[in-house]
Amino acid sequence: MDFNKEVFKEKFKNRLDEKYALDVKDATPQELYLTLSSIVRSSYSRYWRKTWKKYMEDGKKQIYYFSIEFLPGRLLMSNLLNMGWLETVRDALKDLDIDLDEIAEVEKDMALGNGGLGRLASAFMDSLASDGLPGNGNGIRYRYGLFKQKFIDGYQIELPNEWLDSGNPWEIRRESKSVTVRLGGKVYLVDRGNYLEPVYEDAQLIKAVPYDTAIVGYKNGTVNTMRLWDAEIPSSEEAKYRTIEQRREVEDLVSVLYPDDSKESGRILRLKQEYFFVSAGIQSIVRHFKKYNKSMNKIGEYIGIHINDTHPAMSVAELMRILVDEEHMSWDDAWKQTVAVMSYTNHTIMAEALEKWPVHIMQQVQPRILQIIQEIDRRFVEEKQGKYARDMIERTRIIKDNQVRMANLSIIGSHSTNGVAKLHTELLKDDVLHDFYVMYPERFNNKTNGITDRRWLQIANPELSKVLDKAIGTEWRQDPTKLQKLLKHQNDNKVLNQIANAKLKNKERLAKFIEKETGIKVSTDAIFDVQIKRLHAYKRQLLKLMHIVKLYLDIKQGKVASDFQPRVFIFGAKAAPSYYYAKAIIKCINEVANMVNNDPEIGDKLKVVFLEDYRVSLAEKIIPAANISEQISLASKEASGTSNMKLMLNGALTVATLDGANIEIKDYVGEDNIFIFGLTKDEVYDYYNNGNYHSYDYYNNHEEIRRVLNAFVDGTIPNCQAEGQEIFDSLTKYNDEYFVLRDFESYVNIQEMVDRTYSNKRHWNQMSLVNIAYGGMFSSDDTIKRYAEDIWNISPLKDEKHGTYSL
Ligand code: 6GP
Repeated sequence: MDFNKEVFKEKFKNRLDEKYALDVKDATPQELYLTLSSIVRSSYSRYWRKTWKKYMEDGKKQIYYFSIEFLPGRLLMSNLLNMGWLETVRDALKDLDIDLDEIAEVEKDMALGNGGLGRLASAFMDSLASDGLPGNGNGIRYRYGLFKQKFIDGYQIELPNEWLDSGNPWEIRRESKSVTVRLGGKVYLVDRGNYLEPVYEDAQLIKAVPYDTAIVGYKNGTVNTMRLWDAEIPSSEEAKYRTIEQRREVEDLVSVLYPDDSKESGRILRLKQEYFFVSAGIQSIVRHFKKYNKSMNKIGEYIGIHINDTHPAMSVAELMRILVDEEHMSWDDAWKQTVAVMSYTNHTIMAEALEKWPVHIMQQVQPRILQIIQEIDRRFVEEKQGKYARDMIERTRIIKDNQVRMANLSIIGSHSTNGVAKLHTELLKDDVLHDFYVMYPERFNNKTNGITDRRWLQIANPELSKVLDKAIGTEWRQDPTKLQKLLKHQNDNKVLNQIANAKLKNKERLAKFIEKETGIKVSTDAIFDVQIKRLHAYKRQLLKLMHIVKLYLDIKQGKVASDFQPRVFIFGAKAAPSYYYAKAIIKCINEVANMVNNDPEIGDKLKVVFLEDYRVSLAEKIIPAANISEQISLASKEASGTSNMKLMLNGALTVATLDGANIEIKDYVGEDNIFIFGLTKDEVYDYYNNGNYHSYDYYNNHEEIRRVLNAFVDGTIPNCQAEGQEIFDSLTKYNDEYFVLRDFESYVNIQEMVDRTYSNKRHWNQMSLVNIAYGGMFSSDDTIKRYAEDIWNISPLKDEKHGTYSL
């Protein structure tokens, strides 16, 4: 039936009755949520089926985005928006006395990722579908997502995130598409004349069961698939699992998302996870490809596999294994196809995140994969001999000092390597991966990250969206670059005021939320100054904290500047559970917050709010209310950043170092519409090359720095002696790895400039408008089009007519 408000209301009441035998007034928000999601799902399922059939019929090349993390957040609102149902459903439910926003709050975030890399993977899923492109996700269905963060006495406590507890209405378990993954054991090669057959002994067999989630494109009828794998005991193997411990081992394989994106621990389990989802994914892809009835020598024309950072790097060896061992292709033919199929994105230059695996662990996890990697390595060295200097070959080969270097495997085994912002890609080419760039210049390319404006503007910020519709029409909803039309209104007081009003409403909404969550009352007159991202030393939350302490001491000592503006500092950040330094910073932020928020002399001048459990759905509440976006990593360290893009799109002004995508933001909005400070990448590298940074001198010679740092150790900030000392020592004794002291003065100066600018509201609103206007330049729909054209060579289905989803 056609979709309209009245028909929907009937459908809703009937479905609620069928499912729960309840009237609307007797149903809980949970029951209402599950009813609504079931209607949504049954309306897109037909398109889901049609989409993949169409890809098959048209012989479309399909791309599979392999990622150990996905961070979709909540799906209800984005499905409603993308189906074109959002406003009608909101209205219809209102008639039934139901508040859509309230029932949307019931949905638990799907938080199967740590941070930027996982969120980008989900933005790309949304954009692939919205661009009508044949692209699917492949990952792990973690029983517990990223831990739930609580603060107790200011310390981060990690609780299990039981996101599946009340059921997940979006997934479909596809038992019939299960595959078997082999782990561990031993392998022998038996000569069968024209090929070598691997014979396995004592391997553990795991049944990989896919759970599929539909990814609904924006108003285009395309519905793609994100496939996440669960691990089970195959029925044929039941007898081998006699004890609870043995059975638990299988469950454990997919139970937790490896919660540490900075350090390695629990190593073997992590590597097993990596092989598990890679092998399951590639087996199911090859099985699907066989339905195309094409030669395996053409698989590269029909299939692309994207290696999202190095975690899925074993894809290279797994595809080789299947092509050589199971399809009996020659090594050279198989290699040609593998390189054609694979492509790779690097997401960080932080050395500790470039995975290396000891050979003996790889041997233990999958001995055949190790053999294949050794053979790839041997052939690589052989081929490069004579062409490149020996030390260069040693630096680039895959296995070195008994370690398997996953980035090397990814680059050698694929046809494309990309960085995620211009500066990042330049750093890869010039420095981190320079040798590879010399060998394979044609493989390197940049793809600056993007965000989905649907979630971050249309859904998260309806207030601003309405203002935009009125000012420039609704085209921007389809094509966010059209937000530039706003530039015509830079001197239009009406539009400027409307934008400011929308911001105020969003600040009021967030202020209420903050009070409910933390008991802290904040004034919406203050600047809402936001830093939301993983807690990591290189991101320099500490610089922000030092600035807060400085302002606190200034006020206490009666030294407030005449144009000082009240501020509410808002943090959201999780620290990896074993990253003690990051946890010390969390503790200190919480103690500073306590000190500042409860001091009557400070009152509304400063408030510090550290919201617990930063996640996608919390970001949706914070971002629309932000006035300032803190993007203050040490230049060269943040590959791109994406919260910088979300915040500018919502009219926040950026305080930034020239790092990652901040540079591209600056290039769009112009120097006058962003607050740039701090060392540049070249200056940082000069320090590295000359070894002439002495942080202690900064402490010693700068009274301001001394005053602030002493507060961490002299009892001024209460209840964090040990943590304060650790931070103090890292910045003075251990030479301040991320140049916090070096950039402090420049940071304070730019913040004073922020205050001066804020005192001229009209000018501030104009700057805000310019940021919104260029925010649309970072749409992940555009980013993904560039991946599609330059890396994957995939194209959308021919324009199909699509009305709205019927009921
Ligand atoms: C992050 C980068 O730190 C961030 O700058 C970037 O925007 C994001 O990836 C998306 O590209 N990296 C990770 O999350 C990570 O785990 C191994 O890298």
